[in-house]
Amino acid sequence: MTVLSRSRTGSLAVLLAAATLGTAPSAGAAPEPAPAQPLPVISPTPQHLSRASADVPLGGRAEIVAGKDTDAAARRLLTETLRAHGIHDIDVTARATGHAPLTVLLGPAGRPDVAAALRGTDVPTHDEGYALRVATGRQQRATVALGGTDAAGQYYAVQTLRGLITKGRIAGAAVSDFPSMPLRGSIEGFYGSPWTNEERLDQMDFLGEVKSNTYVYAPKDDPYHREKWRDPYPAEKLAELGALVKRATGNHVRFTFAVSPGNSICYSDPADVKALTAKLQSLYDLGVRSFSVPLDDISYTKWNCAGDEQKFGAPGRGPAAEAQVGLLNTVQHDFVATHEGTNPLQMVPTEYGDLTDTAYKQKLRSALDKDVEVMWTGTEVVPSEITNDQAAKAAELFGRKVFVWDNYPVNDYGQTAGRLLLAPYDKREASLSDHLSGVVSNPMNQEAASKLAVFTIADFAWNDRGYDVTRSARQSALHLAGGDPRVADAVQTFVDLNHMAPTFGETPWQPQAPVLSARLAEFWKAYDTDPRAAVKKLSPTVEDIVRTPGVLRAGVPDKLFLHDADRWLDATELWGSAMRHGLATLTAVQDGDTARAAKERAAMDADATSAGKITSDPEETRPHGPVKIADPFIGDFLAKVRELQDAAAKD
Ligand code: 14T
Repeated sequence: MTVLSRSRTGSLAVLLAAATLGTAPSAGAAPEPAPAQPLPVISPTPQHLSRASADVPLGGRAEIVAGKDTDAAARRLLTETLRAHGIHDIDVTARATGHAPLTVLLGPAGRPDVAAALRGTDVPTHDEGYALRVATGRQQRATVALGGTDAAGQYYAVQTLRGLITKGRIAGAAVSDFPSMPLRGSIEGFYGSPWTNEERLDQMDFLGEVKSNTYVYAPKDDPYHREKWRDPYPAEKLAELGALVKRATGNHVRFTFAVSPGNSICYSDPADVKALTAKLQSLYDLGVRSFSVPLDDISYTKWNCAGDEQKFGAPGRGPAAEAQVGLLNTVQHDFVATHEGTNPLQMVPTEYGDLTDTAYKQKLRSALDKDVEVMWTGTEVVPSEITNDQAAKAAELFGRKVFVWDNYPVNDYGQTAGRLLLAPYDKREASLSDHLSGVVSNPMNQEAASKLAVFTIADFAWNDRGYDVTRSARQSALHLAGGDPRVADAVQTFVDLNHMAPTFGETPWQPQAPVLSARLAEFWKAYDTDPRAAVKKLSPTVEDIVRTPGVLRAGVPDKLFLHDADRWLDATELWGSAMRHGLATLTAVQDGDTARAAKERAAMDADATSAGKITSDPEETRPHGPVKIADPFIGDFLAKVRELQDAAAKD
């Protein structure tokens, strides 16, 4: 990494910084060097980010210097970004004229004018990498160089520029950045009601924003994906998929089409192999260039046809792997390799959630084409952690880096009934990128609510070594809040109340309500010695809960999120109100006012009863059940209030 010296920007930059801060130095006096303003927090966390110049105020005019090698999506996003910040007079030229107050050079990092404007900022060698440099020049003219190592890199440079703009200024940064993992994003791979097209379109835009390049289309309940895998999509479904592919491509997201034939395929029948490639072809024709053949959740201890028994012998792990490898290698060689621009095939092994060496894995690692990406969920399907040791072992077992299908925040299994899983990504070790080709999140049936977690997963996949869960959680909340810190605070309160992430076992891997539970524990401890002080101290927390649904409904611009969260927001309001009456009950007990205590207690119980009646939407989630908020902590708190009020009533 080049050392970025401040001195190269010269004293003009200092003057400019002082002027934009509204503290122009008085004549005669030596200008005070402006204290370096902290740079905005960029997510995903860049590999290298430093201050290179003073911030640049945005005016009404800019020049974009673009060539035939400039990525169209990057250029469109750049124009939209400048317009959104009030720059309506934008010239696009092939060569800089230097006439505009702001010149933005966008293209390959090696283009001579881009390279010169990068002024030695390190250009990474990685795919999807970019370098960005803000520089101030004479007569208050500024230059921003955005150079990509490829088209996606250019696009990501523009995404970073978006993050550098706050309050009408571009932060004077130098960035050298690239992803730690080649594959990042989400896999719509859950059981239950698939996402709507509107939700999917929203996800494509979102993934582009968080520098994720992969969306895998694998909804278990799309019949044409699984049970009716041989059947072509009806024209209208195909048209919908085509629109999605287009939106994905415009966001540098690879729409990855998955087809799961495992429940009925006859591996030895050439007609079935042909049906599979015909299905892939129909999506290729729509512009899809990434494909997956998941073979999860099928039985490999039985064949679907007599021909397979003849060809591969009695059913078992080894023969199952042999049959699968034959199919996948054929698809890789005869379809993927012969179709221009197609990315390596992806697959999900039938043994996707363990680290046991078996005849199945032996066959896969020895015979499956090395280009094929193999997915792995971590241990126990819903893993409580993923360590470097585990991932290294998985890579060894499958004979290649593995592609993690992380079953978080998916809510399609029993332990998640009634829950939104909103906690930030955690318990995945730094340096996993040494063993993984990527991470995709298997999200919830609720697309928009899933973005809170997926944001943090994208951050980890981009830069696992730089991942900081606290920072990522805040950035994710701010993203949902449209940048408003007060709304982001309410988002984080809501996240705390919906923080629990179960495993398939008894023990959750993310704790429920870490903030609220700690405050309640403190409260009861303090209550014994000074009940009035304890009530006073807990009250703001309760008021915050009561207020949260209203703040979110008024302040979160994402209508899909408000729809997804609707019932949980209703429940939050009621549980918050119950707690407020609970505190009032305790105060009345302290006052010796039994009548008021009884009245508050009744109001508390009424709210709790109403809250308990709210259920998840059976159309949306499977399984479904009573909506859970900060369980069991709020319920336990109310139960204790009841005990105290009962005891006082008896006295
Ligand atoms: F393919 C896999 F990587 C995978 O995770 N498959 C499914 C997935 O579609 C589902 O959303 C996820 C969470 O429920 O777990 C897998 O499905 C299972 C796995 C089990 F071990 C469903 C029930 C199980 F008992």
